Amino acid sequence: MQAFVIQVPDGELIFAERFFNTKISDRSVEYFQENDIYNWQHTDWQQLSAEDLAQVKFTYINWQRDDIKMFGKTIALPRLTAWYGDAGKSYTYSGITSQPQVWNAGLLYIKKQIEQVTGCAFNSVLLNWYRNGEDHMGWHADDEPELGVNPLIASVNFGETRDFVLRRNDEPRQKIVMPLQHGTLLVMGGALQHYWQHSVPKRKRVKGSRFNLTFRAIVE
Ligand SMILES: O=C(O)CCC(=O)C(=O)O
Repeated sequence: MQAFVIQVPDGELIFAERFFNTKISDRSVEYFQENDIYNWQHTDWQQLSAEDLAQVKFTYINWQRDDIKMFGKTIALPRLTAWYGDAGKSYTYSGITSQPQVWNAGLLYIKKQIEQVTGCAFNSVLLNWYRNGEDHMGWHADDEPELGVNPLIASVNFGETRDFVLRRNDEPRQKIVMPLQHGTLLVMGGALQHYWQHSVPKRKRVKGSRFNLTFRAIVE
């Protein structure tokens, strides 16, 4: 496995493109979608209504379709999410407070692999399921107080390649675009979250699912 340290002003990124091999990465994509109703390979998840989705019992991951309030309107978050972690490690993002669900074997396996290389003990993970290129994540920093001052965040990626875009708060037109592919690990550290924002923009040509897991250490 090759990893590159990318020094950016006021932050650090570590990028390991094929951190997880194809077998593990393919199995993860399947694991995240296994359920009691739909064939994961032939389902257009974006087309399922909120009601239909609520009927699906996923075998391993309890995916949520959360609503957020924006400009007084309630809108569905443009992706599915799930929050897993140690008991009591609740987390608030986009105005949503989530209580962690109990770890399962697949998530613990992934966690162990990234803990071995980062030397960091993670106690929670946010999972994002981008059902196709319409699903996205807007500009933000992972700077919630519960993550501590300079959090180390390990981002694991499976499925379709999507662009992960960084911009500096004081120079927003200059961007760094990093395509994150099947099996890639990206670690964000240092003061990055204070000086940079990140996003996952829409990519209409992307037809399939991408799963992103950001492992975090919630401090007391
Ligand atoms: O999907 C990604 O690569 C980014 C996820 C992210 O920004 C987050 O979970 O805060």
